[in-house]
Amino acid sequence: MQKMVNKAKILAGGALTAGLMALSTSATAAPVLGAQLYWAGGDITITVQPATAGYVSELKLFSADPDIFLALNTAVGTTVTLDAATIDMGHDIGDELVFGIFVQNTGDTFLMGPGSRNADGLIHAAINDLGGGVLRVGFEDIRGGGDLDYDDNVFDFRGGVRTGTVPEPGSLALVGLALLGAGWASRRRVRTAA
Ligand SMILES: [Ca+2]
Repeated sequence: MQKMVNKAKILAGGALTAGLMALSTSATAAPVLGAQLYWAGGDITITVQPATAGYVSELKLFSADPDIFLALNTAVGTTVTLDAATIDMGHDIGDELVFGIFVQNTGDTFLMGPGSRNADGLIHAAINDLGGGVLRVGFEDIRGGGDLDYDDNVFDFRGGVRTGTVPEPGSLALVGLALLGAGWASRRRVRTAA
């Protein structure tokens, strides 16, 4: 999606581009509950952000076997690298990377993605696409969902990772139409030139 929008920025001019950018920004500015992460190839870096948890949790990659410990939520400011070779052992590019937290105090594990993955049936993580290649993932660390503001544990993901989040249907259709229009315009220019 990001690539398509970039392409549109180059191809489409003026007000249309401004409109597109506003649309794509507004579509990704809020945390998306239950959103998922996918491997885009390459290393991934994860930085522990300040958060509100009273518990100590371990961020792990659970779609690896055995799961891979990455960081404690209490290690604020720490950046860890999940290197491509390690990811590649259990994943192909495009595969979902299922991260989650193991809460040391309670023994609970909560995974990103749909609530059906968790013992309480609830969504425990949200992704906020901050732009600039930063995907901010926030977790709720209490069984039953706690206060559902997804700020108990917060981690910023960068590098070879993307989110499955798509713009809302309305803005997606508009982006598609704009791309179609931009494609037509560029083809016509090529034809005229030839
Ligand atoms: Ca909370």
